[in-house]
Amino acid sequence: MFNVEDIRKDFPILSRKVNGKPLMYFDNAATSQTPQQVINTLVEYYSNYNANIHRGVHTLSQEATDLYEQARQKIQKHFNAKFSHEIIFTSGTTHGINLIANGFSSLLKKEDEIIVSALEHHSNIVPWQMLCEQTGAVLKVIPMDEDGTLIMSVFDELLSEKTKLVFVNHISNALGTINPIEYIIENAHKAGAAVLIDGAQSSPHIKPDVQKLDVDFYVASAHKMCGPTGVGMLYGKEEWLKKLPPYQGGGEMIAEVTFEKTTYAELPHKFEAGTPNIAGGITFGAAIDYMNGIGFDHIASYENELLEYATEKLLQIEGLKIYGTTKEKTAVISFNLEGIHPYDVGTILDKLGIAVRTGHHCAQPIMDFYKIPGTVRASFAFYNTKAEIDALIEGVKKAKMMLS
Ligand code: 7TS
Repeated sequence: MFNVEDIRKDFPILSRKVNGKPLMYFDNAATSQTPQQVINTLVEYYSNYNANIHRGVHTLSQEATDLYEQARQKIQKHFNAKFSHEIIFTSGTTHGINLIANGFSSLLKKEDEIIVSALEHHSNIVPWQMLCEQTGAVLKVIPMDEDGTLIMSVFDELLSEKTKLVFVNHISNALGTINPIEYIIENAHKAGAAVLIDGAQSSPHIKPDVQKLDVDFYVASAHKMCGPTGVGMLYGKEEWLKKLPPYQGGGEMIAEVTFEKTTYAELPHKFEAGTPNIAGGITFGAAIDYMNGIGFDHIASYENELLEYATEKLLQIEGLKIYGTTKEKTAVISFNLEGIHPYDVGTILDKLGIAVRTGHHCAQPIMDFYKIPGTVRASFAFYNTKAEIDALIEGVKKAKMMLS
């Protein structure tokens, strides 16, 4: 049974006050909040198991190694990867994308083509631009429509035998649009290109099946999934991970080192140089357990209810415009009040204890498309309530009155 009031009790931060008002947290697309069960795992690790992993025969090191590898298996199971060594721990989505971009620098040649979408976060644009500068490859962009959807007919035209890679986010962080990744993966593969899906915004709402999707790479961040900051995952098909060169050199990623030549460790260690975020990885596993305990079906249907409720109420405010209006979207609402800067709206909401994000959301091309400096973004999670949304609506009305 999904009971939001019970769920809220798991999140200590939700009972704190901000500016003298109860916190209402609508910045979940930036980072999600952390339940006590997940916090406990972190405390338990440092209280009882703290040791370096994959080295040392002593008990603590072995226990910590077991916990870390169990977390990898939880992630493998959750995303339905075939092998646990196809899961690489990263510091987050950005790290995962850069790891792949770096790997492809030795595989691409001049005039090869890379396709991204107009809906990308900067972390899925800049590494590819850097890769193009390095290799002479060319970046192509799937354009977007006014409602925030990608224009698939142009994607079809962009695909050719020159296309080597396609990178798209599953869900846009700025608008909430759910992209047709099944179609993109299938058709990119027909053209002979590999596909990386940025799951930073989808992994908190949808349980993806990387084998069913037949995706080559998938990246996500723990901190958007009720987990800690500074840790994330990269899934890569075994054949690809074997083919790509390591990202960083250092301890634990080697088989043998001499000054003449070094051979690399097997997967996944080849991509995990140095001491990783051990506590973070183990706690990421706990976050996945927590979210599965709530159930992704419950999460998706409840958040959708919040989205519909908030959209309807916000649209009743005169002069309010929502960006990203497709039906295929998650619980993210980007909006502006006519003639009012989003930053000013955000500042007034903050005084009322309401946390939203304002600005370009690291997606400047989307803001350029709409010819706006930014938006106010309210992004919901399964622990938000309709009563909080009512308070948000009152806050936006108040901001409008004060700023018009
Ligand atoms: N890709 C997408 C689609 C994102 O939304 C984000 C972060 C990233 C990549 C980068 O993730 P990181 O964990 O490596 O930082 N998005 C946001 C946001 O919307 N507001 O703050 C961070």
